[in-house]
Amino acid sequence: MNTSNPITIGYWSTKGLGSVCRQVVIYAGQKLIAKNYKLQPIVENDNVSFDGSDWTNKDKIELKKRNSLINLPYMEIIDDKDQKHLISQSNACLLYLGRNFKMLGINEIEQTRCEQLLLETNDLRGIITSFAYTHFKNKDLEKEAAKEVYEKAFQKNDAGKIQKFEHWLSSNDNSKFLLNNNVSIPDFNLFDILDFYIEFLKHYNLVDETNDDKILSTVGFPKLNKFFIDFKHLPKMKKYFNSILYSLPYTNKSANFGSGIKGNKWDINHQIDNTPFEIIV
Ligand SMILES: N[C@@H](CCC(=O)N[C@@H](CS)C(=O)NCC(=O)O)C(=O)O
Repeated sequence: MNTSNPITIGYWSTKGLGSVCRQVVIYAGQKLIAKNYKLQPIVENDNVSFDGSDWTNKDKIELKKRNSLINLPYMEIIDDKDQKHLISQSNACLLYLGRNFKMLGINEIEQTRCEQLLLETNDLRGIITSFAYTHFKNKDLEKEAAKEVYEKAFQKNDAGKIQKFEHWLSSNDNSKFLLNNNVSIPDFNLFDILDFYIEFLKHYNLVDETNDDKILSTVGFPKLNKFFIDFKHLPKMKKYFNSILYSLPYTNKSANFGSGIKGNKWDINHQIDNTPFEIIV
């Protein structure tokens, strides 16, 4: 990869699966062109549907001719011979970036540790994402489902998904980040998902603490709390946190949780999606 060329990441105008790819490019100091497609809510006789033609009827058609697997997120890179390559599948994009920016460890064993961690973080994302896109008949059912998500993710036994990371950090010489004291690809995914879970805990009043920097400790995960703070204060992450990209909703407009402001649902009648189509960082 030619480090002076920009990297394009295409995704919806949300964080979702696109956010981690965007973060890695910015962290690595490479110029990012974030292309942001907008899902459009359509209201007809009290029925709401969502139109994705901003993506499906436009860029997707041309990009599909170059890569039949094309999906969101996608990534376009320019190699040393000035050839453009179009990559689909978020994990493939992240692993490519990891190999190129030396953020997948220094040998095969470390790379395999990163891959396991990346897939484990994806499992953790899966729990909250499927909840976020579920619509409930009433608030009681929603609260009940939120409690189930809480138990699944935060339970303090071997089935607990978040506990796995707490134990990983403890058994890894108390290293600052997942692989060691250097940032690697799964750290970005873990941070992004913990950020989403913290919003979830606050939104459903599952914690009394309101300070994001203390919440994980309050629910019994001090090492992850420290990880969260250390990652947030990485000087090379500052550009991302100061960009519009960090303020995008967690989920897309069709989601019941995290698609509007903070944990709220997208307000079809009052909210306007002003995200620029192209954000250059
Ligand atoms: N396994 C794929 C999942 C991709 C996917 O489901 N993308 C969703 C958004 S999260 C989408 O709307 N894709 C657009 C499309 O199907 O064209 C990945 O990790 O990239």
